Amino acid sequence: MTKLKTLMTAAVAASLTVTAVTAQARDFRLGLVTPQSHIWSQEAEGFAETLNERSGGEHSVSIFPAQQLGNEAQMVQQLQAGSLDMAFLTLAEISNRIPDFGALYAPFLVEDIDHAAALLRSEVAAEMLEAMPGQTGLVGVGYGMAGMRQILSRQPIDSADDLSGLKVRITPFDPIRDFYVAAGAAPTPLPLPAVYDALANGQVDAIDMDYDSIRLLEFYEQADNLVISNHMMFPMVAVVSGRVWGQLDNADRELIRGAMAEHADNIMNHFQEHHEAWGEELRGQDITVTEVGPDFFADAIAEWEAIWAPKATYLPLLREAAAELAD
Ligand code: 3HB
Repeated sequence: MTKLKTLMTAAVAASLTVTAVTAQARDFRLGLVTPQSHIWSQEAEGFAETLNERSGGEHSVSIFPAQQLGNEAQMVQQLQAGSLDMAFLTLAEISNRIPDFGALYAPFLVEDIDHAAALLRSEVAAEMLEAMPGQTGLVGVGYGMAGMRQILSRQPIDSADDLSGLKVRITPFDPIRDFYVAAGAAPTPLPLPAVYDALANGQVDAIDMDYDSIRLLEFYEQADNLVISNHMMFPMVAVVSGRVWGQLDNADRELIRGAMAEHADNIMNHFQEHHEAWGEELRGQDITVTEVGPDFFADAIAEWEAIWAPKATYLPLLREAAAELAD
């Protein structure tokens, strides 16, 4: 063996030893779109602590809130490539890729926040996650949520006619776009971090949003008419990159799955616990509040159904589960 070859062999051997020693300990990166103060980000921090503790200090997780690593479409690509390890995502990007997930956004699928949480904790919802690795390269370990959707607008909305031509900010995904198009509005897709400025500078007339973010991000400062409609639930999914998952041993997978699912579920509890109080808090602001039900949206719900029923095959199963849970 030449001297160079000997040196190289030694170097390779040394690097293998280092890899072997450090193969187990990892610093994972978890991305999300919500600001630091949002409960998703808080529970992501909580998950990082739990994983660190339960792995005896071996694993750590760095949290990247507020779209620091890119929007959800970009994060999904990074997760697919394995350059991002984990994320807490809205189901928006997932439903753009797996239309079955659009079923979770059926207008008025659930009656209230507790019903939404029960459905997301159901076997049918869990079964839907099984399609994710094969169809997206992401492993879905559990659901959270961001409550129910409401409409906050600059001008009063008294009837469905007032939605006509209205530029309504939506989270960028197809099921919600189709709902607002059916309602006669002009949906404008914008990620959460862009919403405040878009409302302030008049780029949009109204926003589709949940109670928590309306109060936390003070959107009511820029638009003081709130339509409480609870027209859709807004699931969150905790995911791990399939590529990264493939590098983990079973013990680590179970550790991560357990801790992540627990903290995602904490988010659900948090929304259930606070939903009513947040409604009261918003009613207490100097804003005009209108409460509406499905009738308000007239034919938009049937139109949505006509588009999504053929695409989202889980819709009947979810409705069945929702009916059972409502009893
Ligand atoms: C959104 O409106 O796009 C959104 C809201 C949340 C969390 C994530 C996204 O409360």
